[in-house]
Amino acid sequence: MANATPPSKVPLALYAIGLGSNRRHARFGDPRHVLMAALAALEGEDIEAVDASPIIASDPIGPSRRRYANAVALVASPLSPLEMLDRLQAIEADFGRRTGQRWSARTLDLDILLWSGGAWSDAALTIPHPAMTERAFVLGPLRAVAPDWQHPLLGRTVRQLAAKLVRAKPVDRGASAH
Ligand code: A4P
Ligand code: MG
Repeated sequence: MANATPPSKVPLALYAIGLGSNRRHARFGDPRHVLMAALAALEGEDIEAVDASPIIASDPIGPSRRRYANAVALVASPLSPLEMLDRLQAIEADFGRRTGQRWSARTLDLDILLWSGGAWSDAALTIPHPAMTERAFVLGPLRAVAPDWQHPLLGRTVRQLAAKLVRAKPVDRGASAH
């Protein structure tokens, strides 16, 4: 066809995804191996892996007493934020996440931390993740993959937010690199 226009491409968005686990998985093993399997599971037809942080071990925040493995993945995708949330929840379910127990020990927790579209807020989803600026186990791995990403509401880079958190808590027992 002479005048046919090529199908318009959906622009890719960049997402920073926080990964956490503090329970063994029957097949994958300890939380560190759960996260390695989850990083692989994140990649798919419409999610492209861009980068992944080292996996750290961190002391639990909240009632659970088991230590966590945490990491951050950068992915590129044409999915909208709500579609991405759906996808992450499907992956959590595949890993045997039990729902209904907030902050309980979990096999896999996947949070959307940042989105290249900026801020999002509705009943199901808040981006940036509201707790990310207070959590060394998020900001440490996030700084490893996206130090210059600016928080759309605070106007500070991840590097600046991480430095501020360390200054605020000189004795930071929340995260230690492994
Ligand atoms: N939701 C809203 N915004 C988001 C977002 N940006 N990303 C909604 C993902 N989900 C988002 O989440 C509950 C609902 O939040 C979802 O249905 C979604 O619609 P959930 O994952 O089912 O529940 P949760 O994780 O138990 O609660 P929450 O508030 O997400 O807990 P957090 O903040 O994820 O904290 N300590 C260490 N060291 N490392 C950890 O990884 N994680 C937690 C859980 C506690 N302590 C930890 C760690
Ligand atoms: Mg969560």
